[in-house]
Amino acid sequence: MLAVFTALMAFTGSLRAEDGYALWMRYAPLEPALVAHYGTSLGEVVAPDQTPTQRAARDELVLGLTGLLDRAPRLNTSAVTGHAVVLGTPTSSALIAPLHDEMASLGQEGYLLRRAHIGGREVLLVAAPRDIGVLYGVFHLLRLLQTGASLDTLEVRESPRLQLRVLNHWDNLDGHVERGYAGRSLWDWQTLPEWRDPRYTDYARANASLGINGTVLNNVNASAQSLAPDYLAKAAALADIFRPYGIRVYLSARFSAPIELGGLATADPLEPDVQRWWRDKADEIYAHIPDFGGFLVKANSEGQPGPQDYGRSHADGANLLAKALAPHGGVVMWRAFVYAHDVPADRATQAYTEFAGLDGAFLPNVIVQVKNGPLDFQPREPFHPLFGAMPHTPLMMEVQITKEYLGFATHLVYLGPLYEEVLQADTRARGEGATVAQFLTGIAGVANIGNDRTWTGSHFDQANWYAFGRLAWNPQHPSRDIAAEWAAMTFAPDPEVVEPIVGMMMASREAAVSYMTPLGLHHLMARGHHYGPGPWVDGGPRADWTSVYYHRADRHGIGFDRTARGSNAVGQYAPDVAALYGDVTQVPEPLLLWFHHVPWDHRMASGRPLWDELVGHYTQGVRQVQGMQTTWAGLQGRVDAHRHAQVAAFLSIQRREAQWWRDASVAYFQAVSGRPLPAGETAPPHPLAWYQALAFPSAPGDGR
Ligand code: GCW
Repeated sequence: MLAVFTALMAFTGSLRAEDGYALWMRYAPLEPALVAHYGTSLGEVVAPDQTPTQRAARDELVLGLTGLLDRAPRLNTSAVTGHAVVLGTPTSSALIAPLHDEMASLGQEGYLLRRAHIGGREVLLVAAPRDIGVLYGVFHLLRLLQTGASLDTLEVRESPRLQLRVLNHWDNLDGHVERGYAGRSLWDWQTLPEWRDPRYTDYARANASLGINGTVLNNVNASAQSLAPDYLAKAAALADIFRPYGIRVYLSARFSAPIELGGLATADPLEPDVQRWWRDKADEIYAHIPDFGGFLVKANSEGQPGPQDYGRSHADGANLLAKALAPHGGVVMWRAFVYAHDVPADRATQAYTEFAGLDGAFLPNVIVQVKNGPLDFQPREPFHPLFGAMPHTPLMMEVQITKEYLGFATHLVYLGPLYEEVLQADTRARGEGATVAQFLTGIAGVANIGNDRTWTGSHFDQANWYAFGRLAWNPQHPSRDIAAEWAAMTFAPDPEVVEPIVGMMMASREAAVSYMTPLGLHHLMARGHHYGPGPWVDGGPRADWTSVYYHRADRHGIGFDRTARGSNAVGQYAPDVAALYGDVTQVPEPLLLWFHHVPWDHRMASGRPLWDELVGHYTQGVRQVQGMQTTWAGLQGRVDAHRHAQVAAFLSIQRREAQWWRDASVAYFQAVSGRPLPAGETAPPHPLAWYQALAFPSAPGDGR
């Protein structure tokens, strides 16, 4: 949402060389017309300074105004002497106290921004029931300035829709980040707790700017060591740094920790010794971190220990930890990403099979954390059938911000539309319209953050962190608007910069779907590291870790039959949705091969046979990446040279890899189907065997 003033602006401000470290908080000098406009009303900051959060809010505002307006504002703690921005809560500021009653409905984290008069002076209020709301309000105000919005009729009331807005770091204690493409872990466990890298504070600022209020520090494939006393002291140091920014620390808990750390013979949740161990551990953690958020748990999934090892249920396991945390106010985020050891008919059905029947069996401080789709963060999946199916259980949705299946950090793929698609998906639960977002207590994003200078491994991946945070605050926020404000803040609030960038971003996810897994195909990447195409992947320890299991292509057709004739995964959705997805004539084409096995000459809405359309999608995806390259080239001179060059280089990688995906996939499916290439399509430059022989033993981010 760029406002009126942007049109007035010539472009100069952001041509300083930039390395991306500042994220969307660059506070680069605004154009003179804007400085003149804002300058008159923002010359002074009146802010209390009694608590760390109050000081964080004041300092951020001063930093922002100084950068944007190229002049430091006057600073007062309580007296208004000019056109000021007045910060505070009813308790921290006598100037804000009169707003006490009307702010009650804002809740613990809400805020308001408003123009007012104090002592005959025009002021701008950033007011909230609690300090943290003031900090959030300051970031809102700075966002308005950075995007060139008008402040003339300012009246903003904001509160977050979701209670828990949490990053999940899949960071190992040795610094390796599972599925991380942005360098090593940000947490330097070796130098903590003594060395408090200033970068930790910048991490907290970035999250607070979005309203993210929790972070899980360690990988869900957890080491019990994270709960050992020395690591708790390190986590406590991070918690101290994050606390003023409203961010609680959580830890992934290894279910077998009572054995590994406590020396017990069992981790059986019904064993009194085990229960005592977790109670003591919780007490110990809270002695270090009084506002500890709680545990995230991956249990009985992909080899992780869990309650089923003792014949107990997921509810038994979650409740064990929930009881230990409850006296301290902590929660358990128990993941529903499970699939059984003995490979069943359809892996996509398993979370529902194991969890739906447990609805109501969890203690109130358990939240079941469900991935956005039933499989595993694919470029496109239908929404997870558990949304809407567990009305008596608080749910969180887990999305990946890191792009394990979407081209790592080098492909420009803006995930806002993916998140939006699932948040807005209609579950038709109880026969009524009810979006996925309506069932959520919280949202978790698997972080794409590492120690790379850009934080996220590329400039455009910053947008995915940003979009996650903005949608966590308000799941109704259109992803296009989010892209526009991010682009304005990250590059320049100039429509000639923002519009082309938003165009690239908004089309990018569909482009990736097209060149990787069009029309509902899924899980076709190379084995293990998931880098590049591998539709031929077969054999190995489990069928559901292969590609052929998912695409089921043969001479006659392609696709996974999940209708009642097949695995009946459709039966896990509400009847209206099941009817839609289960009917090959009605299923949305982007999900066709997810739910149906169809012949190669299945007629598509376009009138073309499926085979032609499939190849067409692959080619179209590559073409779209070329289009992004052209658009980006047109921004040369409007984006600083350093960032422009890196994005351009990454787009060439993407272009090359999109072509590779297309050629390898077409070569493979052609070999399987025995079909000639549709007219006008170019043959892959290499035989199938060439693509199959490519090996990348050092691809980044592997699981271990
Ligand atoms: O996406 C898959 C990843 C694993 C990951 C697992 C999970 C943390 O390939 O690396 O493990 O999902 O979500 O638990």
